[in-house]
Amino acid sequence: MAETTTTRQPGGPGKAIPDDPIAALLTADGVLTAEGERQAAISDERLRELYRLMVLCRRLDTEGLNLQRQGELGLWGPIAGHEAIQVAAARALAPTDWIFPYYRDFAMAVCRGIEPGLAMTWFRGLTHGAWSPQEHRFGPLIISVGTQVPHAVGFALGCKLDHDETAVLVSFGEGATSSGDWHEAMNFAGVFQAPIIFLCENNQWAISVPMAEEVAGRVAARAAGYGFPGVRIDGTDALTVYAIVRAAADRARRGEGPYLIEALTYRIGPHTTSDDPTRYRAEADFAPWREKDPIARCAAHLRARAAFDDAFAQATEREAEEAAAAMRQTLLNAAPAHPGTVFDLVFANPPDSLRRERDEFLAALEPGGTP
Ligand SMILES: Cc1ncc(C[n+]2csc(CCOP(=O)(O)OP(=O)(O)O)c2C)c(N)n1
Ligand SMILES: [Mg+2]
Repeated sequence: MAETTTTRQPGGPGKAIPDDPIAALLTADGVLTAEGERQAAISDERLRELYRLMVLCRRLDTEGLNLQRQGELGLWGPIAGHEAIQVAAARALAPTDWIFPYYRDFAMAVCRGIEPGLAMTWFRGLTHGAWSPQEHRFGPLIISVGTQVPHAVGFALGCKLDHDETAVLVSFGEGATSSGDWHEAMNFAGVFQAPIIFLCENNQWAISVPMAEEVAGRVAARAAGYGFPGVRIDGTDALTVYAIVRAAADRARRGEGPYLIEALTYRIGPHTTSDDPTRYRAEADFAPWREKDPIARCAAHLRARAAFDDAFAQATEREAEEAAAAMRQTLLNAAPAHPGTVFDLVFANPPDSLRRERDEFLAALEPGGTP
């Protein structure tokens, strides 16, 4: 039975958080119950799509690693272990909902229809942001840990004030939950009941720091301190992630406020290509997690529903191979963005001071211009 907490709502008397129907869909280990699966009514077709996207994104991730090792990318942050969280969360939202991602969310970008080769130009240092956030309803991949969280809450509050039925999802690692920005944003969201889903991709490492040395208590439990519910779910199970994110998004769109989802997984690879995890962790640490491979687990669900066969698996692999080759080609053919684009996409109506700065900068780029 969920705990009941009393909170003060803006302009109203103390109000108790009712028992949480989303938490009731989960086992103690954070896996969807049979009843939860029945209620979520995820079709075979939808589950096959999640499988297909996870296989695709894993192949693109491997290509990202290869490209960096071949000197074609400055940096790559692998997603291995995060496939179920990123794919199922992105697909559980309505296309009109917004996502504010962090640097590891390449698979979410792919799910939002951003061409993989263009998304990767960012890691090649060709662009500051290769897509229009408005067009894809997908913010830039943020490297400064935690800073996207207050942005997302502010945006979500704007949606609420506009009476716009939009849910906003913000993602981050468990390391980010130690940042001041994260706590301030959680509190603001709780006080003003912003329509936001906080999605923690808990891979149990913040570079070389293990979870026990970065997070006191449980991330999911922190939601209660800010007046809204939180659950810890099995982030290696696409079905669970899909059902819970969808329920939290429906709830946000109904005006029932924020929700925190801590999706537990494991960072199978290095933090980024600049890191050597053999210096701080042993193979034995993550061996058990290899058995919880998100793709194998999704295949097992599909097999149990008699919705998976060799022909489908092979066609999916072929599609992923072709997509990886196309991504490489697009990336290597991409030209650097014009330096002036650094001034774009920040303000809808740039202030005069910024316009002047941009004009001076562009003039300095002309032949004979003075820097
Ligand atoms: C404000 C800030 N401080 C420090 C860093 C350096 N840094 C980059 S990633 C990272 C760890 C983040 O771990 P977590 O939030 O768990 O995400 P993960 O990389 O595990 O997905 C740190 C400390 C940074 N990018 N930004
Ligand atoms: Mg982490």
